[in-house]
Amino acid sequence: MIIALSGGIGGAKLALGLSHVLPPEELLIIANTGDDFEHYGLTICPDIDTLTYTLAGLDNPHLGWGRADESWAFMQTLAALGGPEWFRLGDRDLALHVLRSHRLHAGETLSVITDDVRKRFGIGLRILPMSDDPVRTQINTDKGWLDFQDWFVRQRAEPLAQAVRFAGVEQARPQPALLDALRAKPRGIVICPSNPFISIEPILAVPGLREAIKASGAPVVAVSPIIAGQAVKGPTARMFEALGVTPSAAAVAARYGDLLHGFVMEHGDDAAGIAPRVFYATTLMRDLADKINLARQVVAAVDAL
Ligand code: FO1
Repeated sequence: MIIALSGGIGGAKLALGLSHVLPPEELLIIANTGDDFEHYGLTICPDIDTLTYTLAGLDNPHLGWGRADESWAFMQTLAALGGPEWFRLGDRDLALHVLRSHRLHAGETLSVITDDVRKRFGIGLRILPMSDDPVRTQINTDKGWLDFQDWFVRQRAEPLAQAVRFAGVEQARPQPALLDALRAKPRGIVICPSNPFISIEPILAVPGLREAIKASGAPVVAVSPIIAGQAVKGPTARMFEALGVTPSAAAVAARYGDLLHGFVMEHGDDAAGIAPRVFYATTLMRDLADKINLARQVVAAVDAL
């Protein structure tokens, strides 16, 4: 079993590549839930949904979130009624949020709902949240602590991120099937090319998870989301700078510390100071072939450790 930790668009792209390289029963994707939030009275889970839509081939490649086959009557009507428009929900996407919120209110766990939805989308492999308990990423700025989506979407990640915290993580329990998979001597653990601060570290912050990863004895391989000092997408590079760290592949490897056995980074990028064993690959995923090739390289790195 390969267990992949994923958040954001980069994570979903590699997850898609891995789904073409491994049989479904040998791949478990763990989604960050720190981006989740309540909006219009709905519980919205962006990283779970980006993974689900991407693995179902329904994702909107231009936006990097939501669905390709979308209509916007809800948002148009909401706007006409004076509702907040900054977080856009397509009509089809909205059905998922309404159903998930309804089932959560009825007492079902996020895992049960997520697993049912991925099956209904015809996805063979398991997608699971890092925890069924609520964890909410917050960003500290000169305007004070902001909820993640307010900072990332409504304020377009413009306020400088001086610190990140994960509200509720102290009380969160790791997803049970994830713990079982970690105890069953997995083939390897992959940290996808996601933003370390807001997509991966919320997962690693769930009490007991980092220890369970280490205790699994499995090789841990991370893929750099930074190429030549630049993030492929999103605020990763700027978040390093805001923390006084020069953005680089080495800075990402250092963020994960002693957890890593291997680190996959872009050909020609500077590997100086990177402790884990370095593997070079084409980490920019422009199309499905790139995603599959990178996934193959990542699995080869896992097996080489
Ligand atoms: N991101 C935006 O920049 N603007 C949006 O209006 C927006 C809507 C949205 C709706 C559903 C969903 O699952 C994700 C959505 N996102 C939007 C992306 C989301 O903020 C990010 O994907 C993650 O939280 C960061 O990885």
